[in-house]
Amino acid sequence: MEAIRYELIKKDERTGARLGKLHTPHGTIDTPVFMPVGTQATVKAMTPDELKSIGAQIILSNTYHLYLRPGEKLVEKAGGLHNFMNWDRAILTDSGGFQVFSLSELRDIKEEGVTFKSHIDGSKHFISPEKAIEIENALGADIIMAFDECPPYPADYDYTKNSLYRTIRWAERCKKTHKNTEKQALFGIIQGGMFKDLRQEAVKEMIKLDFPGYSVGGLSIGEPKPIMYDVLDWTTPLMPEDKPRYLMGVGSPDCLIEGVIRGIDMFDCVLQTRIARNGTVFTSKGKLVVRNAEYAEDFRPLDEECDCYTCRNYSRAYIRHLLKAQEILGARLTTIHNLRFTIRLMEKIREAIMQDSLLEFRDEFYAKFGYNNN
Ligand code: PRF
Ligand code: ZN
Repeated sequence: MEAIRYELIKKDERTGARLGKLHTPHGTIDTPVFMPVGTQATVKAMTPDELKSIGAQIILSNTYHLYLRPGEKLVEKAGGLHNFMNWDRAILTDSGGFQVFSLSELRDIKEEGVTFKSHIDGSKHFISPEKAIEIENALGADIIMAFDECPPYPADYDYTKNSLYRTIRWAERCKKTHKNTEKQALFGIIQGGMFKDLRQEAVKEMIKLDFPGYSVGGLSIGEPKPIMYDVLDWTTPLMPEDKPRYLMGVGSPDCLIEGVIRGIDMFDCVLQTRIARNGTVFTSKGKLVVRNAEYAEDFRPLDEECDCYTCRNYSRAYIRHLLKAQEILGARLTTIHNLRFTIRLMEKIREAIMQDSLLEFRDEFYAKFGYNNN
């Protein structure tokens, strides 16, 4: 038995959107879903109880960071990542493929694997597809990702093609290494840059390897949004209908809506938590920089339509004061709000799919929030 099972509940008749349930060893997830990012075994500024209270169903964590610190062996000794961080709902770990390329210095990519220097202390390390799976097995997340290469943007056709075929060979090696398939589901990652034929080739080859789920990688890396939407239009229609589809590292409000319309079921993004700590929040009327002077005497909540703990109890003026005074509570309150805003957006999207009104929901959302406003 595979660790996870995707249950397709409903297909939208006018778009590619799907309503589903993803059954995991740590509970059932309603999809489409947004996964808050807990890079270092913590969603920054949030306790697990708080995450549950805002409706988080699954979180993402990072192999690259946990391997470097505190080390996967220590997490394993603690009884795995769920135990270590006291989170009993589902977890997905990224493989480190992307983080090695975006964070570490001096990386050297070979067929065997990647040598790189730690962004923490400069120490030298080597991660191969086999090593990445060993680490992910030790961490024990419900869903683990294959080790891939995400080529930079822009990258030329030949580089992207060679990289893609290596990523496919790496996926095969990941699959061979991964043994406890009934506890952890290994997802394949579709690369291929911004080239239609390479994306199509990537899907075809990944499907042959028969993973329990697939992700679309290599997007939201600096390309214009219309290009990302084109790549999704070429890719998702070829993906199996009975498996979950995950768009990696994408999660601004407009991309969530556009991704769902193109048939994506799972998203993750650091944007919500990162901008929250800098004093920027999402509201139903668009982004708001609560640090700004104009909110010094504004005693309204961050978003009048929001049901979160922050909006039910605190004013823009108070939160601005906390942020200016560098009080920890400021970042906690904005993070709670931004995550709840996003999770509630997904709840509304699921509701709209159920009611056959997703396109109307999209138009209404953009009319208030603004399009491309993030
Ligand atoms: N590969 C992996 N993780 C990722 C990405 C990818 O391409 C991206 C790209 N948006 C984010 N996270 N393994
Ligand atoms: Zn709120």
